[in-house]
Amino acid sequence: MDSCSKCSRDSIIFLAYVKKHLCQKHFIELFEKRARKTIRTDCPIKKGMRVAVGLSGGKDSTVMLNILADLQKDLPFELVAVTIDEGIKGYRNNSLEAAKIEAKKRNVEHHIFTFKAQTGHTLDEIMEIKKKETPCSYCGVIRRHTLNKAAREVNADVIAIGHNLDDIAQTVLINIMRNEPLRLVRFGETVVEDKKFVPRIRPLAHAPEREVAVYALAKGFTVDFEECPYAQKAFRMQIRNHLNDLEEKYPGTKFKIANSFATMQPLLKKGLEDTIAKNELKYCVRCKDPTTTELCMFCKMVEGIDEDARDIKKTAP
Ligand code: Q46
Ligand code: ZN
Ligand code: ZN
Repeated sequence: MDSCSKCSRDSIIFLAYVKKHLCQKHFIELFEKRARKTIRTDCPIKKGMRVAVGLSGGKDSTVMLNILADLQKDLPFELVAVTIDEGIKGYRNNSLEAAKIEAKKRNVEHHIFTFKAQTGHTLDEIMEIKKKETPCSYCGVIRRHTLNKAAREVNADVIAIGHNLDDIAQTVLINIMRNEPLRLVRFGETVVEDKKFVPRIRPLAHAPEREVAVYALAKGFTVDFEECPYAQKAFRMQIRNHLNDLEEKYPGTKFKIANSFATMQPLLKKGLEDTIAKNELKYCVRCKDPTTTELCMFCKMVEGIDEDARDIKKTAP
């Protein structure tokens, strides 16, 4: 076994992008130092704030919850965990249990919000109605709406999202491939100038997914490592696989994508000023959420699901 590049202990991980082997102690130190730096520079958590953690029970959000809970020793702020239950049989129940255990362990108030309560349907039921559609496109919109609503209901000042470096590099590529420059401009923005949007922070934005998993194991957190059964159908999964291949051949690729996006984003914003002004935020006529169209994506989706559900009922024998 290789030994740590900083001491004589056995290495538990090789970081190819810096060509370093690290033992458990030095890896944990590096991981926590980097997360704290991200929080200090990109995440505006101030004394007395109420921070909602989007806690799924998976590795990313569990690690984020623990990093933020540790930070409370140095900075007095409140933490509240919010779990969104999409209603995915055989998957969400296990992660929900893991989320409950970790929230309890850290003494963090925990609230659960369901797709069923928001839309009248679980995600499984929606996919029964919308058989030809991609689950993740429905899930993403409904989850975003529900999480924003949940954060307002628990009086949070900010929502902490467990996006890791891989998620960020994937999203950048997906938006480029789909020619969505406006999404790119808004992606990762911490503060949106609207009181109905609870600002979002991403404490793990500089942590590669693989390292989040190793950290969760090294710390012995209760985590559900199971993947969502719908994940394989997502376009994101193909991008994820390609990026992992590239990272293996050219270590540091994910960091480079995220860093060049950070450099390009302000330029893109400047270049698209007119388009951004034309797409100014207004309020959805139905749910009052901020949106650029009359009816927000969430309300449009729910309307479409309900219409199809009624048609199915009518034609049923
Ligand atoms: S939960 Fe939902 Fe993910 Fe499952 S349906 Fe897709 S978006 S993969 S993070
Ligand atoms: Zn070491
Ligand atoms: Zn709406």
